[in-house]
Amino acid sequence: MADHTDPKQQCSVHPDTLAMVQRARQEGIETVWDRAQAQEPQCGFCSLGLSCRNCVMGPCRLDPFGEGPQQGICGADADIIVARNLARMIAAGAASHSDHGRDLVETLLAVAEGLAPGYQLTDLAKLDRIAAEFGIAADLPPQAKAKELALAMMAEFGIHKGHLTFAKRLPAARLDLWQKLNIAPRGIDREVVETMHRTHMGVDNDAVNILLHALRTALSDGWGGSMIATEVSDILFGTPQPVASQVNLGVLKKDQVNIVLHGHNPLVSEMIYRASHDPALIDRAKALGAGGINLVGLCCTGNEVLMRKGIPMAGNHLLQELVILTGAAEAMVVDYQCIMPSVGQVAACYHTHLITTSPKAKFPLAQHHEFTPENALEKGREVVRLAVENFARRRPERVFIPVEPVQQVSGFSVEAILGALGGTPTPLLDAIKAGQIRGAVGVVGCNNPKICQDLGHTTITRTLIASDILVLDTGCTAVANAKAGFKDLSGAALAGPGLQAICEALKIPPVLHMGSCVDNTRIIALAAALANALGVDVDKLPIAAAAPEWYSEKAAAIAAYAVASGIYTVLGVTPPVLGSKTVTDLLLTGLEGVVGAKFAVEPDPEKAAALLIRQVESKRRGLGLDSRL
Ligand code: BF8
Ligand code: SF4
Repeated sequence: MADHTDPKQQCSVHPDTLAMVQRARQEGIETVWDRAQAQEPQCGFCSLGLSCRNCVMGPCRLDPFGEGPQQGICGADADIIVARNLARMIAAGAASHSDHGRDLVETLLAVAEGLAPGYQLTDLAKLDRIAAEFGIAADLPPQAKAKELALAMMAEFGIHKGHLTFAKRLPAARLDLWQKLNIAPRGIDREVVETMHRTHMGVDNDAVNILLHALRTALSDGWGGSMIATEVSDILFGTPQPVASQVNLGVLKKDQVNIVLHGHNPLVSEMIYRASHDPALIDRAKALGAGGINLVGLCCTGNEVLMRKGIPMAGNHLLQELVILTGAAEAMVVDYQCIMPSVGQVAACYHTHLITTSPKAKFPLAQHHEFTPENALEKGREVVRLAVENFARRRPERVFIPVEPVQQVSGFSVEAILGALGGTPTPLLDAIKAGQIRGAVGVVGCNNPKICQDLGHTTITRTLIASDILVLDTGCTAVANAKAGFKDLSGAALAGPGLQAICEALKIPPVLHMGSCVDNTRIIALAAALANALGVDVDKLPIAAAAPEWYSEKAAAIAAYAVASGIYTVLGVTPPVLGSKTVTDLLLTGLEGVVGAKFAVEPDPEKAAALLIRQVESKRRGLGLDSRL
């Protein structure tokens, strides 16, 4: 277990987490760290990717020391087993993002058909732009245009002919490369299904061939399912613009009804947001002695409502159990993804209602209130009413909110960034060419109890901005960086002199929050726009990515589409591939010659930052710009 006197061995860099973990121990409530400890030692075969249970002749496991079995019962060797396992991991991540995107497209269609009374077309200019990309007639009225767009997007999930529309945002050189490699993404569902097919016993038994298809599957997420999720969310709920807000457990309010919005899809959280403004419900909260209704976010659904509505952010992945331990949460409302099945147990120790909303995601000890496009407005009211009534059951003596909130600025969509620059990427490119900004790095991804919470995110980000590298963050990284104060305007003081001057001139922080994990597509779309403006392929840009604390299959898909799009990506947690030298070598070196980018694995965040800086500087040199190498 962690040595709590050594800061690097503590379970978090942030005081709110540390205080609540201590409280959990005092109260005898089990958390993710206790369960992680109970799993030690973790299985060595699985950690190396050398176990397979793809069929019931198995399960099989191969001996990494060369003494025991080197093949599974079917004859699969280490390369085949490791490649298949990685491909399935990526496919699961791509499927998760894309199924989230599909829910949004179905809602867009319901809105267009007048069947979703709670939702509306909010950003009509964006609807026009996206519809134009799909070749839909410009002169259609909004409802008809939205219907055509929803149907065209639905077609991209299935047996779609040709390649995904959004891939056309990339420079032609990248698309040509994908065609040559046979990895240009086709239908989204098709690529995921094909991965499952290829990795069935007795289908694709060439590790390189399996991995190339895994990249295509990831691309169908990045330039398909996730990008659709982002763009349709903007059409339905508005394209984010810079907005001031707050972060950490201090955003819960002692004297208010607190509702925690957890999960990923804005379809539910936006309806809760609307209902929380219902005067009758606010009056009822006041009648019960509360000052009002306070929404707070968690994880990516938190990022969605933070980006668009400025809803304060309570925490990231490893805070989801601890937020309930404040004793101040009347309800935790979840949709899907990254919600620990343990939250119901923790909620049962307090008065907190755990409320599930999706037919796809039911949880132990939860109340289920199923949201559909048709009923969402009424369900939103029903759930907020439950939370308000629950205020009466709160036990004030158990309320413990350990910190004061930190200020942050969020809401940096591509449109907002380009807007701040006068409508084109040229000023950003000019600053990069002049060396004032050396380049940009996307720092993204999760928390993982294998790593001191947020140490990876904040160490890498702090080092990069001090080196005049603009950081773009999403997902759980965004919460970590905001809590560290990097996303207040005063964070500019932590940047190197060049980046600091730009931040002060534009009144932006040195770390730009671009949204949830599906919104990593905003980062790759910005990269594509910069590449097009510069007349080069993406792999020539002084950019990179890092996922310092990743845990999820979705993060594996994101990292894979970043690399396949030409973006060097540093992982802080080793993926389960070391059992195959072929697969490891391909990921860490070979891919560079194939897609112009590769992975690195570096658990030490200071060393990871050094790798990222070197990458940015070496790409600068490649472009003929001054380089600090
Ligand atoms: O999609 S960063 S822990 S919350 S997987 Fe999950 Fe990872 Fe957080 Fe959002 Ni993304
Ligand atoms: Fe074993 Fe092969 Fe079946 Fe995997 S597919 S469980 S290696 S027999």
